[in-house]
Amino acid sequence: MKKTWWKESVVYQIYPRSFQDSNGDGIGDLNGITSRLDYLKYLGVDVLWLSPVYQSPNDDNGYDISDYQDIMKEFGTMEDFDRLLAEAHSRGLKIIMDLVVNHTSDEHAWFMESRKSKDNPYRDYYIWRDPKEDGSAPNNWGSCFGGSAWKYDEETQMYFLHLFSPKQPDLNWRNPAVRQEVFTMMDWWCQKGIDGFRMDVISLISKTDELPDGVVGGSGYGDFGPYCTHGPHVHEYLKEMNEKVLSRYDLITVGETAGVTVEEAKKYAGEDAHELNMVFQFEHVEGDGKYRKWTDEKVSLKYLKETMSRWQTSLYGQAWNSLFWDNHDQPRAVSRFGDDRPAFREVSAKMLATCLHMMQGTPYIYQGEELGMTNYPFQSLDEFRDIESLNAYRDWVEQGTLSHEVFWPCLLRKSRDNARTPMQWDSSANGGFTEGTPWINVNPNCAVINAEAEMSDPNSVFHYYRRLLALRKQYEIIVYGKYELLLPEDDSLFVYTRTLGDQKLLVVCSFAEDSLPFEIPSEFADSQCLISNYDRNDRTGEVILKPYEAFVLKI
Ligand code: TEU
Ligand code: CA
Repeated sequence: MKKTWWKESVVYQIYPRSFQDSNGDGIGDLNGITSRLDYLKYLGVDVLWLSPVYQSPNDDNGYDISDYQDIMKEFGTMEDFDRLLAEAHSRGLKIIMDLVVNHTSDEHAWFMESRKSKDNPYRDYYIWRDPKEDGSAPNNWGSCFGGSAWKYDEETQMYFLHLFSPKQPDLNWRNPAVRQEVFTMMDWWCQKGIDGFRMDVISLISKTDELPDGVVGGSGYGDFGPYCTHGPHVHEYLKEMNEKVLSRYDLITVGETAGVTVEEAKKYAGEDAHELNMVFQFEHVEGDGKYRKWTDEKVSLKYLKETMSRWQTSLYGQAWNSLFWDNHDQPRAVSRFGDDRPAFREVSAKMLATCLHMMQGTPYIYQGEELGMTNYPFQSLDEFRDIESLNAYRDWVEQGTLSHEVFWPCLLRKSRDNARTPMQWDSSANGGFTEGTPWINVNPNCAVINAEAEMSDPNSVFHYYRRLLALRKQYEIIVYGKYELLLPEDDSLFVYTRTLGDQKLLVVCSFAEDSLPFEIPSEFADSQCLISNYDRNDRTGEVILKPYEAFVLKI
């Protein structure tokens, strides 16, 4: 397997709206990020991924872009961006941009032109279709945020396609002019000196020729998946992008590819595929849904082990994995996969970090994860901000099939807003995030869980992450070693080895809140303990693992 810097890097995801406010308007901004670069450097990450910072009307918090070459007013100016980039680079930190090009905002100049008339030069930048004879939408597809995936436009009496909100019309990638505009825009950012791209729903950019009805699911709408996901030309478009832009720079690229299988991932991110460096797969964070993505239940450890191990072994030597527990679309890792009750929060957060960071792939840390930040204790619907959460409540409860009592716990568990409450910097009001009124509430547990407190406590989750990141830099085996799962049938223990030459790691993670016996394989009798979330001294024979214990032994 080829050695490259991006395989040896750790990425930290920043959701700018919620990271650090610098001017008291309650909204995080670029100058806020710049002011926290020393913190990120001290943590030991290599690359920062910024969720979208472009001009946007914020229907979907910046994932609806109205100008790709301008900065969102609330976040600052292009000069602020240039300063952030320069300050990051001067500390040896790289920056990757979120590239959202499956769709634009309906307020983007291209769409405003496109909707004007059927013969406007920009008409074919988007996907327009005539109504059916009865005036209804061209097909039965539902959008990801509820309702139909088509919106009728009075002006020209046709429908346009939007797989997400009606304010996020899908671009028509079939049109070579669209592709060229996107590539030119990407090149402009590369010329500025950015270090790569995270590509939003890049697996959806190519639609089939025909757009037939999809199979109707729980939502009452048809599934667009088979006609849009990994569509007929997606690899051709990405190879073109690679040739025209990516291959000309030394970048880190990661595609967000919902619904990707290992076989498909090898096409996107194969060692010699000339497309992307890696993809985000979602199998391990999607196994829990009861009502589509919504559920109030924890996924079984066996499911996690099976999916994560399959990705580890199937991509080995052929394509590169990305590793993550959470992001801005997922609930907080410790609340979801660990145990956020005060007695177990820190040990289980450290255990989860061990489990993920000892695997093969590029790890992604979502802001606040390194502090063991938790889901937010929402009390009422008006505390939510996310379009997906608000629409889902409307569709499932107000107009739908589930009672409030059934849906509410699911919303609490899975809402994207859990990840979007502000970063907890200190124990002051608003957690040091803002001096104004935050756009979304700060978790009241910032009194206890915050960066300042954790930085001064050597046993904190924060310092544990620092140690994990330092180990990855120190031991090549963590990056390049071969993975093997042990005890596949065990319901509580996630145990695996990594092997490189004559070196071997044993990674032991207990997902149980009870103590459990475990037999340390005899070959590790003379091992060195690289990290442990308790004080693991015995390395031979049967030991009793403490609740959520994790440790790594090396020979
Ligand atoms: O998310 C893509 C995506 O598939 C989402 O529908 C995801 O499954 C959902 O958020 C999970 O609840 C990307 C971005 O990460 C997300 O923030 C955007 O809303 C979406 O694209 C549209 O740009
Ligand atoms: Ca601000």
